Amino acid sequence: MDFEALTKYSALHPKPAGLTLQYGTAGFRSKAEQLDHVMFRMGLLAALRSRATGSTIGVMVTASHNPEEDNGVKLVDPLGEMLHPSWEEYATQLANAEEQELQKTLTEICQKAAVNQQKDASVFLGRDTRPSSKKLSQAVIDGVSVLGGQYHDYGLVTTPQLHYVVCCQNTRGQYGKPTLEGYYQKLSKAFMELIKKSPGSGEGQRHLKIDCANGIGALKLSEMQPYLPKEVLVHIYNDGTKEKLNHLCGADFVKVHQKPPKGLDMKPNERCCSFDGDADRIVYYYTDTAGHFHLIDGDKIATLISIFLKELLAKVGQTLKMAVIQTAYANGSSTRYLEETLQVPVHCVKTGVKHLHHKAQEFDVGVYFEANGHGTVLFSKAAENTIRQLAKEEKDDAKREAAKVLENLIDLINQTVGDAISDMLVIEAILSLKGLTVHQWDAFYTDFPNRLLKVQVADRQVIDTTDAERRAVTPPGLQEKIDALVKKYKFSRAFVRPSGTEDVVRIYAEADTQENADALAHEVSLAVY
Ligand code: NG1
Ligand code: ZN
Repeated sequence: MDFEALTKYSALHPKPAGLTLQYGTAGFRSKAEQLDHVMFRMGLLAALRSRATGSTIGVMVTASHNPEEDNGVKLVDPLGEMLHPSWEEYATQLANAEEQELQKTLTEICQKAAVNQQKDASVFLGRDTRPSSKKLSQAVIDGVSVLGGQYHDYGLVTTPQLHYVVCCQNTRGQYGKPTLEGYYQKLSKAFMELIKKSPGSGEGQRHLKIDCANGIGALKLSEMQPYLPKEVLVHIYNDGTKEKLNHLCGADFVKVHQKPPKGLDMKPNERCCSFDGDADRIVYYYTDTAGHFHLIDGDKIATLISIFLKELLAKVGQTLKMAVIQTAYANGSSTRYLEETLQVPVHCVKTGVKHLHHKAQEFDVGVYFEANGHGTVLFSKAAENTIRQLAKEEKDDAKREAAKVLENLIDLINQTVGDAISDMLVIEAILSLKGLTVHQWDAFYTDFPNRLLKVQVADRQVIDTTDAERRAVTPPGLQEKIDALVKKYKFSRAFVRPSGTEDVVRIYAEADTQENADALAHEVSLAVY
């Protein structure tokens, strides 16, 4: 390591003394002006991680659904997954090392992680549309370069596109070409193959209104449009040319406020959806003829996909194990529908995509979605091989056709991470193939009334949880209080947990009526203080 160059470059990206940040569930997130040194150091870390794994590592500069003034950064591991937990710790140590400790911290990480300094380092970079992102990604480049690493800057991309190209690169093209063109071609080809078989095919156009949160999704969807078939008309709203990123719009706004985004005019029963600021989340919604707003969140998306997959798996007649992975925030009604009506096993894990992804890997087909619309489907290698073989060689026509549909789904789904563009195409294909309206989809089950609140406390870390974050073990007495409150209401449940992305404690409650869910959430919030 060239310590002289390191010291020189680090001085150009000085750490504000005393500032500490943590690599949380979504990497580092903060006000953009606090992040220059973090970006430089994540460039350093990405180069080390690349040397440690012998693979290309991704660095994405984004703060997703946070306000435009914020920014953030996360590292992408070789197969497009989230950064390994042991390296999250190194990331935190490196970001918080004071200037004079930087060399020592880097040396320690190299020792602990057995980094071979002689190896090549390769880093792929991407960024969202925030005004601060370009400069911050330049700081990442400085970090990679000072350690002698090579980089490829993809510039403006969605988070899932960066995960995709990293995975393609490290699997030597097996997953696809590591270019945006390769991504558009792979997805659009699979989508076209799928909708060819839909009953309504050739009967005019399908319309979908998309709120792009004034973010990167608008740019990338427009780029993809020429690749999509003429039958599908996507109408882009909130494209970022007039309003601020995530301001009163986007998937997070729609989910949290349970109301339509600004800037999208909805007619009754029209299918609409929202992406978040970096296009890795999606929620659908519509207003009925009485003017009521209906949200179709990640739980209902997982249900639609599970129904479709279950039917296909039954048709191909293989004993492939499928499961749905949720978090404690999944609406109880969705869990009940999946387990009891659909008879699909459901597993609940801790909040954060890495936990869902990890659990989903245990099955032949693992469907995972957070209620907020982040999710995807994972197929095991063995399941994928079986399906591809059946699609090619199976003699029974019905079985072979079902296998072909599954094969196209595998290609349409971005298995590296939740992807709004890919998920949207999957959903549109399923609705079209099954001839379902948005209203029929919504009617699968009715959400239990629920309320999500957040409160600020002196130290949120005093709350420690267990049982996939559904029960608090500390501070003493808190869980007993929550249990007593829950008992007061019918069909109720409630839990509290410290957020991994904001300095707040989140409270979630369900009950028989909206008034009761609100009251329960409020009472639990008082118990947290
Ligand atoms: P935290 O802040 O830990 O609750 C939030 C979301 C997660 C996940 C992460 C990463 C909720 C309740 N929590 O986590 O689901 O998406 O952000 O973006 O939506
Ligand atoms: Zn996001």
